[in-house]
Amino acid sequence: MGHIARNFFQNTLKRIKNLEIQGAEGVAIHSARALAYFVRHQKKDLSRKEFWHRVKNAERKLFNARPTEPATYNVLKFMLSGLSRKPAEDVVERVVERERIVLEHFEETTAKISEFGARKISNGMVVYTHCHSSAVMAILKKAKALKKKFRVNVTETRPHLQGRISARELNRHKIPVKYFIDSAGRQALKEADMMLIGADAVTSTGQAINKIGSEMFAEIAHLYDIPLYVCTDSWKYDPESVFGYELNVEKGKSTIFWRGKPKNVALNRHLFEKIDPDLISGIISELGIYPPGVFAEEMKRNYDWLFERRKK
Ligand code: RUB
Repeated sequence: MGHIARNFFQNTLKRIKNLEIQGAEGVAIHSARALAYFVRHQKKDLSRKEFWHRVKNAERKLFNARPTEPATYNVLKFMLSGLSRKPAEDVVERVVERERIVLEHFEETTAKISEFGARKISNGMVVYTHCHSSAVMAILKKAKALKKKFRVNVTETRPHLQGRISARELNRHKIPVKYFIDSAGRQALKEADMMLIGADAVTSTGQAINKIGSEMFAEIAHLYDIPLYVCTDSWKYDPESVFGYELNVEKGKSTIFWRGKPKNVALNRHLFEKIDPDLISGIISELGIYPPGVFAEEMKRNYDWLFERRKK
């Protein structure tokens, strides 16, 4: 593999690991591009065994960069499945074709999600969000493009402060935004008419997994009768969640939480948490707006088919 290709692949890995590339969809899209690039730049004279050894290794590295992202898992699986018996040049052609399909998929679904979501926003509303989700941002920008007048309350999202990414992005798009530290989350919600968050995963029981704080704020929203919509591409559906997603929820390095912490002080390092379906009014995906149980049923029914159909 050439120097530039290796750099692009390694750079993408590094940028995913250090959160320069963040958000489930962003990680999935960049993983697809990095894998296609890697496959395209393999030496032509490799044996099939060596070729697949390298490709599988690249796939594993990408997946392990953020091992709790089902969208990335689904995308990587989609890009390589059914190809292991094919000669390398066919594999390259198919993977490049599938990369295009993946990119188009996310472009089309983002457009649909933003259209469905923007319908929920009306003039004078205050929308609350936590962290930074490209799906939520797309909805808010679409509502702005439709000339709706609303404000967004956003919480900072310690320890990585993705709330600031959201606040800056909204500000750039001239959407009024108010920033709250996490411990002022109840105040942010009390002023709000609706809560919109993204998801890293939706499980087969209709639970959503998202950034730490999401469940706490969902519970507060529930207390005040504020509807919560989880905004997500259907490729974040995680059919294996029932077999242990809980055990695998991402944890951060201790220094992100407290540099210089006394050794004997224990530390909770959770970065994500689940949101129970009974706290969620609806899941906004490219399929429409469904209650979580219905969304999970739809996905269960369509999951294999969804991937088979796109593989053709
Ligand atoms: C981002 C986060 C987002 C989801 C959905 O966390 O929790 O809400 O990933 O994002 P991190 P999107 O910054 O740790 O990746 O809608 O962009 O897929």
